Amino acid sequence: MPDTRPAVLVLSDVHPHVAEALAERFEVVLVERSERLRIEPATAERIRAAASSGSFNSAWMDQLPHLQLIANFGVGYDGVDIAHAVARRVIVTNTPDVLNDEVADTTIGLLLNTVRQFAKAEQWLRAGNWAGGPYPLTPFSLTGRHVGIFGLGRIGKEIANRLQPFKVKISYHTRTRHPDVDYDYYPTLKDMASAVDTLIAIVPKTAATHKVIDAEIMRALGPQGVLINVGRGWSVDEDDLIATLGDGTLGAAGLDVFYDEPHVPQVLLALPNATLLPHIGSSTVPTRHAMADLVANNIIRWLDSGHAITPVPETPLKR
Ligand code: NAP
Ligand code: 8YV
Repeated sequence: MPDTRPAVLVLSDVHPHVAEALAERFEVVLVERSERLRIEPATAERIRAAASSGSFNSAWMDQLPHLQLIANFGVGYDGVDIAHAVARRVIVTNTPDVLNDEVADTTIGLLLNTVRQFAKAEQWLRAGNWAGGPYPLTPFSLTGRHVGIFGLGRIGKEIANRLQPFKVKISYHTRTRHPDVDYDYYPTLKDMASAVDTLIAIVPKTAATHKVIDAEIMRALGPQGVLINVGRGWSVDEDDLIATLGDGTLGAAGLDVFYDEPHVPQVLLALPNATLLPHIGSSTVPTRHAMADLVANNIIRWLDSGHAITPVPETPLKR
């Protein structure tokens, strides 16, 4: 007997819990990523919603004539062709809030690791060096730092909350002042970079954030300066970063995100003052499960009631 339930497309690289949670109620169509989705036109006709992680392009949307909603696995939805979704009146949802704590914890870990070199010190110990004398003193400390947070949204605020017990001074830059916090506000990134010695970036990938952390910002942070990026690699000029870390104009950097993931420039890998993580901000079993739940629940709620739980601001549409 043919399956008459609404069909949901699930890209095969999405967390497996999404397909499990949907399978009881809907026909799940699991498809590999490829230039064109390998999917029968008759099946494509039946698809009402899609779950995706990362990119979802206009050609795929156009292969699915009755697509109503794309549920993105991740709070950043820069991989979805949002203009095309708006034009097609397709709702896009993301996974805000459920990962705030995890990403903020990762950020603090990355910051401490960048200034105190814990990963390197452990490698040094494991390599049997300790008997030959103590590990060299680290040039930097977190004590007494002035931290500027670039992006004080859901995750940025959790980072600030976690920084308070470290007794560092906290400032922030966003496009608009946030009256609910009393950290010093800087209307420009340049002014904030000149005032602080540590910059934490947690902004989305948009036209306005492309390579905004460039040599000028790195020079403003200075030789004692530390840059931490947990937002998107898109926001940092990696050539400028390699140059300023290389000549000591910038003290150190800790990165969880890169311009062309998963490709990390060889020169960056070789720099001793760079601490590098493979985009693991939210990568724990419980947090990824919570993200998967929210992806599935957005689809279920939409197909049941015509309301999405967490639509992105560009598509606050209802059925
Ligand atoms: P959010 O709540 O929307 O916060 C974004 C913040 O960035 C807001 O404070 C916003 O303030 C500010 N902002 C946006 N554009 C700006 C600009 N041009 N100049 C200055 N400030 C700007 O988002 P979120 O949930 O905190 O997530 C932020 C980003 O983190 C995501 O989009 C994603 O790219 C990244 N992320 C990375 C990981 C990871 O694993 N490394 C995990 C989760 C998220 P105003 O609107 O007032 O300017
Ligand atoms: C995930 C992220 O690594 O939520 C985001 O925007 O960058 C991370 O939580 C990613 O989205 C899932 O692949």
